[in-house]
Amino acid sequence: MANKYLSDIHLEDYTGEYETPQATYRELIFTGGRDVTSLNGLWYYAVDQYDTCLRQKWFLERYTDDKGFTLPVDYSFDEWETMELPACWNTFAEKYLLYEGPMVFTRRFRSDPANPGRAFLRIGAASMLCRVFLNGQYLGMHRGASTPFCFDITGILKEDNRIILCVDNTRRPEQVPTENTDWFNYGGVFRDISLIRVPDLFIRSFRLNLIPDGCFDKLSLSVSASAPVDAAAVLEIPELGLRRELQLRSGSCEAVIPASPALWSPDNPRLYDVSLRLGDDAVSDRIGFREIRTEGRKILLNGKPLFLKGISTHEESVRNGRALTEDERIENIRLAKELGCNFMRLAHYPHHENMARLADELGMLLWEEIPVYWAIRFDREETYRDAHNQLAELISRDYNRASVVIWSVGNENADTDSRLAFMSRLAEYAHAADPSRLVSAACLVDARENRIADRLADHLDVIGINEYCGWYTPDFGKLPELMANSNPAKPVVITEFGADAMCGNTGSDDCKGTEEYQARVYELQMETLLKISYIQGISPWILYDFRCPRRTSSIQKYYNRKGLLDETKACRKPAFFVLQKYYKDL
Ligand code: GCB
Repeated sequence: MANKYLSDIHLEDYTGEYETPQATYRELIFTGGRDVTSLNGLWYYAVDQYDTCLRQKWFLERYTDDKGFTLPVDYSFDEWETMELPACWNTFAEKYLLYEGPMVFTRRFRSDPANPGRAFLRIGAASMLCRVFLNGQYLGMHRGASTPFCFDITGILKEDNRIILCVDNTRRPEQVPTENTDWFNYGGVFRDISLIRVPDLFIRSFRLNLIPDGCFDKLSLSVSASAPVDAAAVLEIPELGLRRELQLRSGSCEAVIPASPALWSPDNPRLYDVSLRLGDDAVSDRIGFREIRTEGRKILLNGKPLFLKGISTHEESVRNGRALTEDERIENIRLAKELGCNFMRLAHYPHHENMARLADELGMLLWEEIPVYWAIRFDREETYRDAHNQLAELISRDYNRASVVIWSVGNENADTDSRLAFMSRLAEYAHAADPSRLVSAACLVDARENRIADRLADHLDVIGINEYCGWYTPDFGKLPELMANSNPAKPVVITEFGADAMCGNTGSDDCKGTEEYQARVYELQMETLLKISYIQGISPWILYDFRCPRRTSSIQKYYNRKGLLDETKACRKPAFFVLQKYYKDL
């Protein structure tokens, strides 16, 4: 034993054996209508700053040696303190507000071993690395803070189970996102944890959308099964009187189905109950059908020109960090509606999947993004694989959501060769994986020439532009000049503009940081932008103030203050009403 203990403390390459397998989008299973047992609730936890769980293999739960002698152990799982998951540890207790590093979560749960079929563990999101152990076995790890992942636990699941999650939110240069961002690095398991039961043969993925050919009379269906079987499946959409038998060959089926559903839009968010059956397995979803495409410099929704009246938002609340409640999500959509928006930019990482479900129900178009933010290590293949996997997981998760109209492959990355190669690859992948949506990125302005010129634009359907005339670019006159200097061949969406203002900080509209200054920036920006014919949308930065460790000035106090509301959402700044006026008049 002494030897074992020495190796625990001297072995520095202890993570080597926990690098693979990595959970990827390929293991994700379609969850709609499934038999799901929630594993949310009280979990035991310990801060594990030195990764001792991994080094000493706590998951083996060895309390005696081969001769039956009691061993000293450095943990007592079921006597640790408890945390109600999902949660961000930073907001769970003041003492963890700034904690970055590993934390171990564990609980026991019972399951019925007589249950036939297969079992999957699904974790909605854990930031950023998560290593999973079940009943003493290492299942694998997942990278990326904001997308779901699954492990097949058939055969490992017992009647009495012990699950352990080693979650680590350490910022690392090669990760996506990298070490430096303009938001708070929350840690924790902040989305649902669930156990999913399926029959032996089950529907792995199920994608249905309106074919974007301008005819509105055909659906595209794509199904894949868990095994390469030749079998029949049945699709039903009762409200359309549609029942269709489909033939899977070698486990998959692509079909074009004639149907003319009422079209989904923010004004008419019509959804249909859809079900698919394959043998003993059945899935269901509520799906809206709409067409989004571009034509020249226009964006067309269901064939009609669309102007995106938007607002950007982070996923955060003072109280719950990124683990928003359903009420907080609804409140955010309601606030956007109060502003007069038909569009929200969910920056800068995938938000909770229910956000897109709510947007489907309530009628809000969405931009969804992966955290390819600022100076990612564009030269590293490992970093590309991480970004690609997060994008693929996001697309798999939200493919059936009518509200999601744009996939964004990143934000504000300098136009270098390695970045172009990296991000154009992501854009090509998004186009291939999902031909029913638009692909974009929030790009920088070419500051030297003061014009819209980013080589990535050739690979995008819509050019997102972040510009801060009146703020980081102090001379407001640069904005009309930027617009006049540019002649993009595609629709442009202004994905950010804004100015910091602390709620209640009133003064002159010349004075940065005041509510008046922010309101004036909104007036000047909107006045200018709305006259530009190639601009097809605007999503200013940002709905409400958000935590940010980089923001230390006396008006910021560790918050980015560009919100139209303060962080509590109780105070609407004057700029809120300026934007509301412009959107109402449009
Ligand atoms: C940006 C970034 C955003 C920042 C914002 C700011 O351009 O895309 O993440 O928070 O500017 O406030 O500086």
